[in-house]
Amino acid sequence: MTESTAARKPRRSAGSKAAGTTGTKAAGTTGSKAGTGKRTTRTTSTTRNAAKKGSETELVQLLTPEGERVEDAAYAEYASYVADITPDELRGLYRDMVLTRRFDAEATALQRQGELGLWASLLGQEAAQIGSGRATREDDYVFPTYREHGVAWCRGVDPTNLLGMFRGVNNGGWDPNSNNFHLYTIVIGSQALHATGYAMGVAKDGADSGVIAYFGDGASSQGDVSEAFNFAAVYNAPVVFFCQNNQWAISESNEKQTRVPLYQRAQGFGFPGVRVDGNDVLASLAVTRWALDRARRGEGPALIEAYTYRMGAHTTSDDPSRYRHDDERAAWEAKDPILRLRRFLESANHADEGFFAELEAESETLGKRVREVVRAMPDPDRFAIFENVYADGHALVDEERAQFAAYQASFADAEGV
Ligand SMILES: Cc1ncc(C[n+]2csc(CCOP(=O)(O)OP(=O)(O)O)c2C)c(N)n1
Ligand SMILES: [Mg+2]
Repeated sequence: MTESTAARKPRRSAGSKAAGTTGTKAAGTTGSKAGTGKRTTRTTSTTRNAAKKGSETELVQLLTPEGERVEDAAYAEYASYVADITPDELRGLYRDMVLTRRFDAEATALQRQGELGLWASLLGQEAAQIGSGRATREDDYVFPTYREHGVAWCRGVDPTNLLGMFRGVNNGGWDPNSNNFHLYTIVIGSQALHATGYAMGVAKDGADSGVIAYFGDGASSQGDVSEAFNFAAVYNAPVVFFCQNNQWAISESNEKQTRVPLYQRAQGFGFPGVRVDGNDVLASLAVTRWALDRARRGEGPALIEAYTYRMGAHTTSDDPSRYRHDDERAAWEAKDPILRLRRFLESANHADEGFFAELEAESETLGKRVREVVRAMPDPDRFAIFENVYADGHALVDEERAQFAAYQASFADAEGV
């Protein structure tokens, strides 16, 4: 697949609002500019439907790898969603990405030291996650996979809470309703259906919240994802499907998942799809704001394919050197999401030495806190696994608990010998 930043003309929306379905706001009325709390008025007449182009592949980019702003009329509608972004907000995005990367590196190290059972690194995907995460509004609801540490950060979930499950001391670690951030989902693609059902409920309630489902390129091959696309389209659900195409599903490359660029799948379901440079935080923010905004206006789902790269292993149990070459990683390193924003901040004089030094110190403090909290996590009660299986208990669970108790007791006998 080629990456292209060639100019494209905005096209009209596919008009995916199904007649008589949701009763939510009509197209072209007031939408919300997520993440800033501001309200803004937009019309849908120029809403772009990248999927219409058939086999042509296009990529929305607002910041080049060299850190230069892309001034392209073809992306004007998306760019309008970040037109009034302030230097302070740009530094905020940079800070989010740096701290997320630092947290991720610490978690990888903790796994290597035997403090975590497993870790799924987000290295390289910071811009896709921070851009889209910062596009969400407090009342929006997020359905993540197991890799959305940057989105969790944006939702205000304390990063240390993400680690309990990876240490094996709990089954989640946070209350999903506290931050409208669902528990990590490991069953690939299933959360696309959960998000769609939730979004259908939001529409039935007459609320103007948006819902966003994260999943990977590999998940796009799951039936659940196609079913979710179809339900969302038919019921005009206010859900954004955010696919991070990090090029790999463990050891399976993109070629094993799809014959067409993933964003173009949306066309067959009747809603717009856009491929965005997932290493460009500004473009990821803009496109996600656009998609959530139209969902809130009652214009239904959209698919965003964030074109990015998994710089590390699939998880700490994986060894990518067995199935991909180092030069591939090197090519993506040149498109690093953090470096390109730094270049932009520096060339635009939006950040000085003091800012970067302070952030480095803050990163170290975060790493230290993460280490301390993880090491202090108490082991769970060994019988806790039998709790919360059924609300009112179950004969089979009771039997298994008794068997386990007998097994545990057998060690006590051995110790006594
Ligand atoms: C239903 C299901 N099938 C298989 C697996 C095993 N599995 C775990 S991660 C993964 C690959 C997912 O790839 P992708 O969707 O691209 O996400 P990424 O890990 O790259 O972020 C697979 C097949 C699973 N967890 N769930
Ligand atoms: Mg993948």
